[in-house]
Amino acid sequence: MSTEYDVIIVGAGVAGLYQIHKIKEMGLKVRCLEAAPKIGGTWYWNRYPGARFDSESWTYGYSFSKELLEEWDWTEDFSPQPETEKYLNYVADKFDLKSSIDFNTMVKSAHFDEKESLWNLTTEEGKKYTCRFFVPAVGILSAAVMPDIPGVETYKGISYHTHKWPQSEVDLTGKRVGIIGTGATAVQIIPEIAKIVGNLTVFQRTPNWCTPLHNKKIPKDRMEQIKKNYDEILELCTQTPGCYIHSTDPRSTFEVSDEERTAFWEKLYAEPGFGIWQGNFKDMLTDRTANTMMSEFLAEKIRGRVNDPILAEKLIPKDHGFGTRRVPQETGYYETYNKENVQLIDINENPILEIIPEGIRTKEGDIELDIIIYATGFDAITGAFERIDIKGINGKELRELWDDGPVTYLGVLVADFPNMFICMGPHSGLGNYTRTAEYSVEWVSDLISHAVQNDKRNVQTSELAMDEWTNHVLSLGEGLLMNEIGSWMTGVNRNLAHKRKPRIMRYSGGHPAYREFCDKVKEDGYRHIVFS
Ligand code: NA7
Repeated sequence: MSTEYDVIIVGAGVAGLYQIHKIKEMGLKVRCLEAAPKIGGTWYWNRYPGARFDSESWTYGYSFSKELLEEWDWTEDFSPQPETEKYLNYVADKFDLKSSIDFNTMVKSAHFDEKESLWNLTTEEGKKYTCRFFVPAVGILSAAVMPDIPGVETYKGISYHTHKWPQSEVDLTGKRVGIIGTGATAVQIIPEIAKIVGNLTVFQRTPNWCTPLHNKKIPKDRMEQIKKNYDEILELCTQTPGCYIHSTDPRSTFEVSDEERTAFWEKLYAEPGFGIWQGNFKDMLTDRTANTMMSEFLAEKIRGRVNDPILAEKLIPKDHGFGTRRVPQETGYYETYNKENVQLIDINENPILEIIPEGIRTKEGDIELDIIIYATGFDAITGAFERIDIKGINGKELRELWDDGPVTYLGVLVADFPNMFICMGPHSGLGNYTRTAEYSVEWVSDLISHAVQNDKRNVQTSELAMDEWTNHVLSLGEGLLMNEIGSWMTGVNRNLAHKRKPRIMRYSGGHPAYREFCDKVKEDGYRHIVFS
């Protein structure tokens, strides 16, 4: 089979799948290369107990096909991983996407051939592919990171990173389990497995501000109602900054009375999903005093839910305010610490010294474990791009170019990397993933279509355009409290050998503004993009 294609997409997750569909519709020769044996990306890999959406299911499905919207029934407001994986397989089968994918295919390098204006890709196995247009849709949370604790390889029990949870059933019943990490992933898995394990030890370095998910089943009649309202729901998602159903409250924290403020926060705390983060007062994430007040409101909630006051204090973040890191959504997380079989070790007080064959050695003693779960996160946003050796004109390396922080034009193009169109990477409008990915896929598809229709072989941007856009992204991020804190959203994972300070990685002007900008670029005949 020929390995020459018009378009090669890397990654068959939410974005990559739709990208295949769009390119197929254009009648171009397309191949998607996927490291996993199956489709789904995030929703294939992260199959740990408790994995589920934090966005409302009925806002997360693809909107490009009315028929698909009509056909699919979500069964919970925040769909669990197995259902989401099933959904993505349903989509892939319905639109015959799997026949365009090479599975178990990890791309090792992508090098641009200037003479031919083609990309040459090589896989880990040494297979070679050539394409005109190279679309990395590798995901923002797909390069998992193991902790830099000595002795990880010496452990004799079973261990998993949550991102690489096995396909087969893992029997945790009655086991002594340790989990390292307390990010959004750990906050989902901890309450779930605490119900069945013999003993659970949570190793916490930084507590996060977690808020209730309030998930519910969706009865058939409500799903029918949702289907009737899809136009309004999807329209609403186009208007909000993160493409969720929640939009920032137009009031500021101190323009309301104390009673009104508390009542508003109580209401948000009792409502499902990200409303408390995305729909809070407009100054919540910029005004330090407002942010501290909200954090104190949540600290009281934690104190009210955890029986042991000393433990409660350990679970309250002290080094960052509410919403400045990604807010984990929880179901009974705090109450889990009231169970007798659950212990929290604050590793700031009692550090992990090493992993030993029997378990984890801390300063205060050894903890024997049958299973260790690493919920230690990702080299986020740029990590999956940088794990591929991507070289543009004159052998310029993307990794090196992005070393001090990503530089892009619209989050899609990079100067000196012609014909490479990033689908959902740094500097793009991130948020409710499918909503934002659909836009990016469509924008990239239109760009490819424009090049093909005009018989152009080479599409590139300039350093000037890239600098302008990057500076725009950086300036939008100024004053946001979240950019002061290390977290995956600012590209920090403290395990990486390459220690980084928090960086502005995301376009923070809101998705409507991002779309408006990108639409205008297109309307203006692709301003700052040269077709030759
Ligand atoms: P996160 O949010 O990056 O969380 C990783 C967690 O692991 C976090 O609590 C880290 O503590 C902890 N961690 C990492 N390395 C260590 C070591 N060496 N020792 C102790 N603790 C460690 O990743 P998640 O998978 O939870 O979530 C990622 C996103 O995926 C999530 O927000 C959703 O959008 C989906 P730290 O905070 O660095 O002190």
